[in-house]
Amino acid sequence: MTRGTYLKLGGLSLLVGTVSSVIMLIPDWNGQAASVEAGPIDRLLDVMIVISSYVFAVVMVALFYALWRFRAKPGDESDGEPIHGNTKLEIAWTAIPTIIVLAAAIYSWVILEDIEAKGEDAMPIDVTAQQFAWTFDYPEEGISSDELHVPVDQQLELKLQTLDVIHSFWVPEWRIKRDIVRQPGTPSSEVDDDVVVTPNEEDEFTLTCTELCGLGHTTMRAIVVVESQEEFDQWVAEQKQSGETQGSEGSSQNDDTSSEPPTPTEEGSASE
Ligand SMILES: [Cu+2]
Repeated sequence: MTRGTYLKLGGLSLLVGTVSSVIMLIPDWNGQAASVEAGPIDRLLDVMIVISSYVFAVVMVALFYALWRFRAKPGDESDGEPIHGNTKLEIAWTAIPTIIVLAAAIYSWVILEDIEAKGEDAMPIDVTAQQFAWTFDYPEEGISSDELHVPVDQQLELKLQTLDVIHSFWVPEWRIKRDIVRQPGTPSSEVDDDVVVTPNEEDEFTLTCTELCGLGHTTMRAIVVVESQEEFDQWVAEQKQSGETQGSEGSSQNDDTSSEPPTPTEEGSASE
């Protein structure tokens, strides 16, 4: 292969990579972005899409060039040339992917450090997962709910824990997803299932469990409401009031139970 051929193939790879990047960046892959963390995460995804597009282009151009250029002529039954080893090529195809992967890893690390940075005034919320329901406890407000209400533009420190199997916390619009492995009482130093997120858009979302956790897995959802500080304070007041009238910590709330997942066995002693 001449130098000119290499240049042509290189140019073609650049072109295919650029076209493929542009096409792949058109769809809005992640949908609505409603947290401070969503920006950097989406940018990271875009960078990975572009890198992958150029790798894809190099592989495809080399493949189709080889198919076309080195095709056996009809009736050619002879063996191929006995080629063994090519040190330069082997060094190149080890070094280049290593550099690409390391660069991507370092960039991901930087983003992760950035989005996981916890501020002084993060609001702690204990999130408890169990087959097949979510419970949210607000230690500072002294309330408990099966809906996640949070004030907008407030950094949250979600302390995730599970009462049974592994579940996974995911609010797509926040881009935050974390498997819940920690059991109650396990210190954060042992299993870190604390997640930091700052919702920055008032809206209603759905929290979905994304770890297949049993028969009721698909029903394991919870309503997430991001609202103004005033609306949040009002909701907290309402929760406190209904908590007082109900007396003990209510297991399931007053809404209709038709769409509710099966009651977990923890409540075994509950009357029918
Ligand atoms: Cu689950």
